[in-house]
Amino acid sequence: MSDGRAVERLVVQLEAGRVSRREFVHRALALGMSFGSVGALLNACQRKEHGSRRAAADLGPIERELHIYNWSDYIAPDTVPNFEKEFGIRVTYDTYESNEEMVAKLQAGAGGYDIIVPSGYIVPVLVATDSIVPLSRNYLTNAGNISPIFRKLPSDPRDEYTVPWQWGTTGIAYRTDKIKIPVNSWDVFHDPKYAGKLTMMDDGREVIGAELRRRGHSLNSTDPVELAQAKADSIDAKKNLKAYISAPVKAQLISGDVWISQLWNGDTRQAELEQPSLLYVLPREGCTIWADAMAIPHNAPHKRAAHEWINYILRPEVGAALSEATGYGTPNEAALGVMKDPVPYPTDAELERLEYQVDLGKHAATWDRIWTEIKSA
Ligand code: SPD
Repeated sequence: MSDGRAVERLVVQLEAGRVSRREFVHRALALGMSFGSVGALLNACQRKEHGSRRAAADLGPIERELHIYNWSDYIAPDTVPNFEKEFGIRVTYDTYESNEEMVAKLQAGAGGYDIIVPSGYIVPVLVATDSIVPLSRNYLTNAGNISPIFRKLPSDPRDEYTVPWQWGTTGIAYRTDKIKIPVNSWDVFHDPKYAGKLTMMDDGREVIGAELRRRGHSLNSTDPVELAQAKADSIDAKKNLKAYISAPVKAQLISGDVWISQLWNGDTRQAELEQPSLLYVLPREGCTIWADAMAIPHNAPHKRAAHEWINYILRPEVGAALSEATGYGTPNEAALGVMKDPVPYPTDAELERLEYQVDLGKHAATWDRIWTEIKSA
């Protein structure tokens, strides 16, 4: 819990220009505020520290190293080796399982990462906290390959900070050989018949979001009554769950230890290659559609090489290989032309049931608290 009065004093100092945005972030986090709440306060204060919106820089010669931090199971086997060979750059590649895990590591000052791949709703917070830098578009000669659908997204309305990586949805994966009745609703996680064979993601935005949609609400709700109900519903479902687990659940779905999981479409497609009885469905109440994007952290040591990487990913054949391996949709329109079996963009009927996650602003702290309470219940 943060000390409200100390935070208020800090806000006054920020507004008066007595502390910089960077110092503000540092001290607010030390006072126990969550990363999302700090971003929301910075946005509300509307202060622009000199240099935080600086023009695209000349980044000098290409460095010989690149450190990438990306979601697990989210790249083709030859994407990194081909880049290393062509550019003579040694790549270090680390993975994470959630946006929160990635942000926590950045926040702890770890990494020295040059590329991160946040989901859209995290981007405004990373911008507000000066955690990522504007891209130098002059190095991104392949940016014309990005589909208009994925330009100027609400997460980065001027396409200043990010380049889209992949897009997908968060629905339900299940074993059709074990479950004979078609699964088409979030209700299935409340069915005691499947207790111990169910998992939901280790991700508060997704778990609470699913319960909100189940009751007919927005998965970005900030309404206290709706959130209280979603919390109670999540605790009700929890008694049937084997675990909160994200990408690594694929092994359990393949083996049959787990029958039904809240999961992403592409990870399900990867598991389906080994277990053809798996089926992915978008629940009738609706669910998340998301786009993850490449960004360069403020303290990235190899910014020029990072731009080279982004431009390489934007090549049609690289983008195509990436999506073919991950099972996710490509935001690269030119890649679509060279793919055998691209993930189709959702139909109009499906789009009506899909919702993008947005930055929750000052309500992020409430969501963080609710998720902590659900996990410890
Ligand atoms: N295995 C990679 C999955 C990437 C999912 N990112 C999107 C999360 C939206 N909550």
